[in-house]
Amino acid sequence: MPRTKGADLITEYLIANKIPYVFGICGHGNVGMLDSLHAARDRIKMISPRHEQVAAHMADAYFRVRHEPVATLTSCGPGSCNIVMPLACAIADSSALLAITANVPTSQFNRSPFQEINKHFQADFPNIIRPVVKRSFQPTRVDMLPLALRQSMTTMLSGRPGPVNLDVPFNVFQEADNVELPPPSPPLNAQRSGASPNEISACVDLILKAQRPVLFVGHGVTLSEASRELTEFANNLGIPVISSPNGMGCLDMTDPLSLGFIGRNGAYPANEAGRRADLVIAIGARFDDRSASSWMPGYSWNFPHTKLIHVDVDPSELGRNYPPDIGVLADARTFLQQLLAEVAPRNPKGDALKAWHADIKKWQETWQKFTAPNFDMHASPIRPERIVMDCQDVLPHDAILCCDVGVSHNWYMQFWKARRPQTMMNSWGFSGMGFGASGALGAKLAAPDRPVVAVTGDGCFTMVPHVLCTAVEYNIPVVWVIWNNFGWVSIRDIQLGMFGGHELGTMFHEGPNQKPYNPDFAAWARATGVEAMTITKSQDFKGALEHAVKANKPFVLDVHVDAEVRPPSTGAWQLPPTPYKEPVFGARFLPDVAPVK
Ligand SMILES: Cc1ncc(C[n+]2csc(CCOP(=O)(O)OP(=O)(O)O)c2C)c(N)n1
Ligand SMILES: [Mg+2]
Repeated sequence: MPRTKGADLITEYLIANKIPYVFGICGHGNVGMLDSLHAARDRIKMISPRHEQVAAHMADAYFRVRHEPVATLTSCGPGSCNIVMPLACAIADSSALLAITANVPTSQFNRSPFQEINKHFQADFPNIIRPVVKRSFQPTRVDMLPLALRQSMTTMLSGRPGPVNLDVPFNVFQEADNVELPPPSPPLNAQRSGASPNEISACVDLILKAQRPVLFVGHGVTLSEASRELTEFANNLGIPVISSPNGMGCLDMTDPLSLGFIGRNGAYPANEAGRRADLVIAIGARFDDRSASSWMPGYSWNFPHTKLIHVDVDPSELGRNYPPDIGVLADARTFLQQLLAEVAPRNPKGDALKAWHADIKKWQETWQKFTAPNFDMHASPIRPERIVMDCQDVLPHDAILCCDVGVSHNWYMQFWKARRPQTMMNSWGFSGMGFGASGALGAKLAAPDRPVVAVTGDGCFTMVPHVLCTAVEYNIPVVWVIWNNFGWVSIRDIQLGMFGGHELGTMFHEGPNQKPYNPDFAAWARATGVEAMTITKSQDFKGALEHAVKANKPFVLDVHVDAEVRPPSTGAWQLPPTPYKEPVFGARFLPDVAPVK
């Protein structure tokens, strides 16, 4: 057996698993790994952004676009502590990345060497990171690496994907042992689980009996790459589809059966259909508070009056919030294929859902009539709708939109029409500011031939402005649209709405005269070598975006958006004990809708 250095074994295993990039930041703890990556630089590329948070968001977005993972590399102590937040984003949204962290030499464990965390246990970084990864491995000898590497990769990609941590002490990078490269691990979706025949026939019985069925699809459908099966199933049976943000585009959202997102910031037809449905078939979707109007019955959903078929690969999601009538532990694509096979010989009647379709059409027309006028308006500062619409007009169907957190995201969740899966990136479960602005770099590396646009708030962008340096250093042509409303406006609005109109710490002001303040983002961008424009009139946005996308280089558009125009709420969101607001658009559930027998 050849004697191999630990760092070389790691590098070779990444390469054997077709990992093309390591996104990482140096530190004394990981220089041994850097040396190995240097030797293999023709086969695996190191990209070094200016903050570990960015590295992990990049890896997260890369996976969401390609469904293939990359690795991050951070040093011991503070560098690795900086990836806790983006790992939380990744695990909350079932996104995979291999977070290689360095630790102190094993011979110094528990002596408090530089940057060791050891209050309760030696070299205790795995305990810091534990809640935000599927598993943390800490091989303390080179002969432990083959198993740890194989198990890390397999854990990350099997079942419900998620980030995994490989914590490597300094000496384990350096030392050599007689070790063999383990076999590569299976890629995402290599193993798929299905429902039992009884479950499938019981599901189809319920589905064919339903008069008002809806499908609710989430990231599980995207991850399972079940877009074709979903589209076929929805169209064959005429079942409308509600999407969570990370499920958007699995059914082309211009399809009349696509109802959009549900919840406070959802589309009105989705909330109407959700709360009036007699059967919900939820696939790879969680009923989180924001997509379930904080579980208050009658706003977005109306369980237990409505029957529920809930399908997920993760048993902990089945029945978390609503006990299903049929809970199915299965992969989304396999389940849909099984449904299609079971439905075909039963020959369902084509017009069985005529009345339901008529209701849905009515809600879609009402919503269209209510919202359309604002999309046509020009204004300064710019109305939010205009930006969403112009992005939709300018960007091709395969462009990748990286949403950040805040008001802008609310508008995109409500009105963006994703045409394909894996084109709309959302930090949904954890909502980490900076995900969109940073993730765009990873998304572009994952899809170099497609336009990538980050829509990021002024607050989000100022958390990670150094993404521009990375774009220049590695020539990553991303367009950042900074949704500039001079404050943390999504939070300001909660503050104003719930606390008697007071504002503190939620808007950006300059000095004692309280003038709205922000840096000149365009000048800031130019200082980093990135082209930029400031846009204050809505007439100028579309052309500027076209220009920026066509330029095919890093580009910043600083867009001044009206902070006083709020997305219409069509569901509710509650933060107990503060009172919630009734939806501005949409009726509460009417008790006249009979439960299914
Ligand atoms: C890292 C992080 N810090 C704080 C928050 C809480 N938070 C959510 S939205 C928001 C404001 C976002 O501001 P901006 O990017 O300007 O977007 P806006 O709401 O103004 O459109 C804050 C502070 C968060 N989600 N993530
Ligand atoms: Mg803002």
